[in-house]
Parts: sequence; structure tokens; C-alpha cells
Amino acid sequence: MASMATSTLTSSLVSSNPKTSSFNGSAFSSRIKSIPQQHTSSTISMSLTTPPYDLNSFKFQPIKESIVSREMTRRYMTDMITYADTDVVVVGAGSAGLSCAYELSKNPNISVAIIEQSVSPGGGAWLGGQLFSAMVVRKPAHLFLDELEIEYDEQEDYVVIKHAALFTSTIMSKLLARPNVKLFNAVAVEDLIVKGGRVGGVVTNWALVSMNHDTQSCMDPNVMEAKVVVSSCGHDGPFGATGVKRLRSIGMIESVPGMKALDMNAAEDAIVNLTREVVPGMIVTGMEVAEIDGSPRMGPTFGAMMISGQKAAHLALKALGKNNAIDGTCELGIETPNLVLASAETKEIVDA
Ligand code: 48N
Repeated sequence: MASMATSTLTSSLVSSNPKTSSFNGSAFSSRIKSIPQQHTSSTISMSLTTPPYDLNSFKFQPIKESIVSREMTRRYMTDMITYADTDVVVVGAGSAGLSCAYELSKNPNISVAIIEQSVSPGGGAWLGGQLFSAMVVRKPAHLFLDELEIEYDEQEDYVVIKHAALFTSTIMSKLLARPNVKLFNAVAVEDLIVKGGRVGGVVTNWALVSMNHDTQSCMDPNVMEAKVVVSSCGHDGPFGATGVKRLRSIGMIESVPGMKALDMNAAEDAIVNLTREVVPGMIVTGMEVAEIDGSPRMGPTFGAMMISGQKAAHLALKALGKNNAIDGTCELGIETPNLVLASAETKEIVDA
């Protein structure tokens, strides 16, 4: 009964009729954007279908333990052999990295490896600000959410996803289902492959090994070659901004000034406009852009991560000589995002 009472309370707060509901006194938005009825979680959870088996006499088919081991080992080793030389490596599976990999995965001829040091990919996108649930996305980035069929509460200039995990779990479920994508989580990129002044791949190790190099004798890494590397290492956490910091320590860039103080409006435009190939073979996206350019931080708004990730994908497609939305060479609406991606780099935003 409690859950019913809660859902009644919740629905009165977010009722689609502004005249009958208000929140902190201001009338609520005119409508809640929802996806076709057959997809909504409330339909699924409210349906009274019973499981297709008898829960009172449930029995699994038999299995040999070694078969489980062989199934996991064969697949993982096959994936490592397959992705040892790949088109694009995306370092970091936060909102920017996931958006980039999702956009790239639309082209079935592109192979994408996502390297994420955490066991649980998603970076900072499992929650909004200060560990609150809701995720704010400023328009027109909500059009990306429409493409992902993610429900949100719509306001005039922004939308609110009721729980950030709805974005992260939805984009990940769609992305990981695609045949040309492989996520290597619990794996860290601890260095770059650089040949002739061009980034040509990444140096990897189990993340727990990367974090414990000082506790053992030498534990050498593995490698993964790539035509293009997209660095989306964020700015926070034990591995924050490790992509651009490595570029600095090997002298490929001069400085990593770090993000400036918070200014939502300046920050989100700057992140998207400054998303670019910072050295030959390496594109930077998401909050790492703020780290390398010293642009302001935006705090708990996530649209820039999504669009920066999409832009990084099209910059990677351009670098691969494929149709892309930067050159305007891909069919509108099929391969491109339903937004016109700003292609001009506008350094003056940062200097303003
Ligand atoms: O979510 P993050 O940290 O980074 P982004 O850029 O995708 O999104 C940033 C966003 O969540 C914000 O910070 C918001 C908008 N706040 C801004 C503000 O003003 O505070 O994801 C980065 C991911 C994480 O999952 C890391 O674990 C991972 O990258 N990672 C790595 N994985 C493998 N190897 C590495 N060397 C590595 N470095 C980071």
C-alpha cells in the first residue's frame, strides 16, 4: 500500500495538468514527455503476467563447472584478440564516453572498444548533483534523449530525467547490444602508444593492477592499437583526466590548467565547441576538455557531456575518412545526430 500511496503522491507532483499541480508554487510544466505506452516501465511493472515457469518447483538444467569457465574465457580472449587492433578506442565510460561510443556504434563498419577502469561503467552519470537522483539536461540536448527513448519531465529550456541511472542504463543497454562494440570494464589505460608524433593506441592493464604497481614487482601492461583514441577520462576520481595529463607528461601538450570555477551557461557551450583532436590521433571529450582548456565547470547539468561525446564521435569518423556530421557528409537523420554539431572551435569562449 505504501508504494501505491507514494506513487499517488508522486503523480500529483508531476501531474501533466499544470492547473492541478504545482511544485514550490510554480506551475509544473505542461507535459511529461513519455515514450510509447508499450515501453514505459510503469506498464511493465504494473502488468500482472506470471513467470513462464512454476516458482514452487523450479529446477535448473545441469552444467559442468568447467563449461562456465570455458564459455567466459573463450569469449573474453576472443574479444581481446579481435580488439587488439581496432578503429576507435574510447577511454572512459562516463556520459561523454558512452555518448561517443553510442554515436560511433551506429556505423556497423566501425569497431569500437571502450576501456573503463571501474567495474561499473557510467562515471558520474549514475546520479545528478550532490548524489541526488535527478539529471538536468538543457535543451536542445533533450533531442538526444528522444533518440534514446528516455522519459523526462519537460520544462521550457531544459528537461529533467527522474533518475540519472535511467540515462546511463538506457544508453549502455542500447550500446552494448551492438555487434561492433566491446566494453572492457575493470581495465585501465595506463599509457598511450605514440609513433611518429601520432597517438596510435593505448597501454592497458587490469585496473586493480594499475592501482597496485607499488605493491608488487613489475606487472607489465598489455596494448591495444587504434586508428583513433577518444579520451573521456573526466576530471574527478583516481583516474581523472589521465589522458590529457599523460599528453603533458610526454610533452605532446604544454599544460593542463584544470577547469575554471562554475558557470553553467559558459561551460556547456565551451565543452562542446572545444571538443577536438588535441594531438594527432587523440580526440578529447567531456570534462577532460575543461581540464585541458581551463574552461569553466558546469556542475550538475549533463547535456554538454552528451553532445560533446556525439561531436567526438563525428570527429573520429572524419579522422577515419567516413561520412560524418562535422563535414556534413552523412545522411541527415540516419547517421547524424538530430542536432547540427557546432564545428567551429571557439577559443574566445574560454578566454571570456
Ligand atoms: O563521468 P566521468 O568522470 O567524465 P565525463 O567527462 O564523461 O562526465 C563528467 C560529468 O559527469 C561531470 O563531471 C559533471 C557534468 N560535472 C561537472 C562539474 O562541474 O563537476 O567519466 C570518466 C570515466 C570514469 O568512469 C573513469 O573511471 C574513467 O573515465 N577513466 C578511465 N578508465 C580507464 N582508464 C583510464 N585511464 C581512465 N581515466 C578515467
